[in-house]
Amino acid sequence: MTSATFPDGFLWGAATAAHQVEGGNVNNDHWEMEHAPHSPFAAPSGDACDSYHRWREDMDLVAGAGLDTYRFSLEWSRIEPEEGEFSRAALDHYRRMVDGARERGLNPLVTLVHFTMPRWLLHDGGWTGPTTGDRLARFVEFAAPALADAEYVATINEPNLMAVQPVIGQMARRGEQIKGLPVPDQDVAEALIGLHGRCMEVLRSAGSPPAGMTIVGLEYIDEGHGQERLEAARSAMMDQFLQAATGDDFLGLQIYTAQRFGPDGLIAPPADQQTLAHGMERRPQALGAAVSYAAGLLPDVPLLVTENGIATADDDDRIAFTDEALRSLAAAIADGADVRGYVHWSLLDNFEWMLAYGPTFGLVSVDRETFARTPKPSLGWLGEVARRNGLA
Ligand code: IFM
Repeated sequence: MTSATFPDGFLWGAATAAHQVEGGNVNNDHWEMEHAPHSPFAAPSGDACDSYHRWREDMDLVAGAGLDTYRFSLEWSRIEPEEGEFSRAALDHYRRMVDGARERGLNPLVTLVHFTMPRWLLHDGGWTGPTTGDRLARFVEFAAPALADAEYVATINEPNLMAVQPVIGQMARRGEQIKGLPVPDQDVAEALIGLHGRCMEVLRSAGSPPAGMTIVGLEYIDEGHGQERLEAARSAMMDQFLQAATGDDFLGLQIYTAQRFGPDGLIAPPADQQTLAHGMERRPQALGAAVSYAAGLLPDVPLLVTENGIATADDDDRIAFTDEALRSLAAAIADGADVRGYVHWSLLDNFEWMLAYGPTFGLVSVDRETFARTPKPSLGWLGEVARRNGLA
């Protein structure tokens, strides 16, 4: 195996998101969906990892391992619990997190919206509502001063996946087989791209740190006569979002897997491939492939890998997966992709949405009763990679 090195100043980090780790986010749409009759969630988020109180411990783990970047998100429903009623105390919590990261030598990468919205918005328009842009802009205006010392601000997490979710819901209701990610709902995609634009306007006028969105990136593979369907799917899932990122300060890419296409569209991963959470194919080299594709379409916008990882109970396999993924990333950079950092998903074994606490993406395990954190060998391994700024 050849060694792999990364550019000087390359950032190395780990990520979380508010609803997946904080616990007690009783006032957002997901809490409501988790508790609805016949909820598709395997279990409610509950106390999650209690990171609302234990964030210092979390950041100590990141810094102690030798990483230099921590990605976390704001929880809108805490900051604006009722429409137009803002909590300075809640915003101060996140301001303390930004300061706490800096005190530990960590670059804070803060996401404004990571999937969740306040309940009041769920019941009055949701992401596609006619006044959601104005409401989001007002929230961002309130929150922006607390993020002045962040290294990067991400607007909306995975808008392309958010636009796929309603399609998956419809397919599930019709009892259709879901073989991979279907094409996003175009109205939702356009609404979310518009919301990203509103966030960027407010952030820019607030003099924010570099800002951009984070999208799901995939490797697209033609299994034979699948090129036409592949291109249509990739255009809807990636190209339109890459175009929307033109002129942004950065684009975050979150890459886990590949999608395979034949003449009839998506085909399920080969049986001999291990499939991961959500039926994803284990495909570490998707990281380099998707980064190269994005860099080709968006050569003037710096890229950050804001998520990459694997849900596995076998931590040796997490290391093997990440090693191979990073080698493919180093090759993409050597080929000319302007990538400024790598942030692993996830710091903690946390709440994996509908799959609840089943899949474990973490570099650190969390006792579900005591919340005690136990670093896995992969955390130390990634810290070593960061210190070396490369792979041996
Ligand atoms: O847990 C999620 C995260 O919230 C968004 N990106 C993918 C991760 C793993 O499924």
